[in-house]
Amino acid sequence: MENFYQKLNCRICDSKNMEKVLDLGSMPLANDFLSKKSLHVPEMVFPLAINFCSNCSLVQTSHVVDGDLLFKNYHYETSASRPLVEHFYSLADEIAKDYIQSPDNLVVEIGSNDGSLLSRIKDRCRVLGIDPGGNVAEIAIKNGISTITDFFSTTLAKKIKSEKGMAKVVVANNVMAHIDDVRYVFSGVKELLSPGGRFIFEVHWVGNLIDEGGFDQIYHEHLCYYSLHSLKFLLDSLRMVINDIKLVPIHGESLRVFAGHSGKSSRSVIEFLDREVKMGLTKRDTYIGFSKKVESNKKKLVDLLWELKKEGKKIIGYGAPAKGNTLLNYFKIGPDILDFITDTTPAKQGTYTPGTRIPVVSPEILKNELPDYIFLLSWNYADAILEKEKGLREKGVKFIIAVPEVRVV
Ligand code: JHZ
Repeated sequence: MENFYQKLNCRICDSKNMEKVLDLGSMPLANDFLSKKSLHVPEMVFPLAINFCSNCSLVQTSHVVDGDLLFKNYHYETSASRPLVEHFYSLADEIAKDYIQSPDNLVVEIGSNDGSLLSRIKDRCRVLGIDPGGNVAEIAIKNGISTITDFFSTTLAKKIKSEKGMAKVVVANNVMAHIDDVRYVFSGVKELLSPGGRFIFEVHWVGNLIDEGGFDQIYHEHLCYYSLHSLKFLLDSLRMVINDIKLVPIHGESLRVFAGHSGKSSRSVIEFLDREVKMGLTKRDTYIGFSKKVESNKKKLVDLLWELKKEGKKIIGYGAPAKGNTLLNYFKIGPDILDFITDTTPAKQGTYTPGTRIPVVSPEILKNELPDYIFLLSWNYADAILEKEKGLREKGVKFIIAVPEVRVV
């Protein structure tokens, strides 16, 4: 592989029955924030298009970018988003209550980032994080979370098993979408999981993606956009069982899946599969309909922003999430519209957004410099952010939110 390659077969079922349903053209990497020094260097761009597999229903990217380029130096830190940390703490508490029976039990987290989730249970049981992002793994290690800086694989699973024993719980949140060879990685989890153990993972639900129009969740890091149908196909083929699921309100809506070696599927699983059929998630045309919605939202948002600019309004961005870079690049929203973007992640402050090159700064700036409008790129935390920033709204600043519909509040 040079820096990327084209995927011709489905990641789950290996079928060639894949059809393109959305094409976003060529894009830079969504988490590749630029330093001032690198602004003169031409950025790498990669094709970003979405295929639908009519055999197992997996929605997936057509091209794969080298994982080292994507993840080795990772700008995303879980702890920068308070609502996400609280979400993970509540899952950790649930794990401790329902699954941890002795301090000797092992909980392994794939994609453990800065260790936020494991930090909550590290005093109750043995914990081990795995993350290829050297910079974020370093934060976890500093905070006392034993972490392996690597990609998870079946080989690594065998090594952990021989050194530490099998895991009572394997957790993997917002990471199963990042994997190209999904069968190999899920097999690794099967290898590591103890006979009565639970594999608990969260993935952004493709039903939310198409229903709410949050197309910006599409970027090179996200290779798979899962429905429960596609996940069931995958786990069935590995002789694992989806025992239960929950739809959780994070990143729009995510599926929290509880899987194991055996047992039955709950009523929620059966009912959810039925809901997906009714929504058309197993049909190609549903995704074509979604791509039309993206275009109409684009027009509404860009027209609004330019209208405000013509009126001389000052607009800034709030939050520099990876997804924001898909939206900014595809909608061609640059520094001519947004003066700057604030973000709570220390590693993003002082950088520029990939492709559009808008300066990213600390939210502290808002103490001295008030815009007329704030475009909320981190729309998934809208409720928490509107509450946190009610002082700004009292001073007359308005928020523009683009998902699920363009609105000003
Ligand atoms: P957030 C991440 O995507 C990356 P992103 C990853 N690839 C993935 O799979 C998805 O999550 C699911 C900032 N912020 O969580 C912090 C504020 O500035 O929506 C973050 O930079 N102020 C693993 O990057 C960004 O917004 C605030 O008050 O799209 C949010 O990023 C809050 C709450 C956040 O994920």
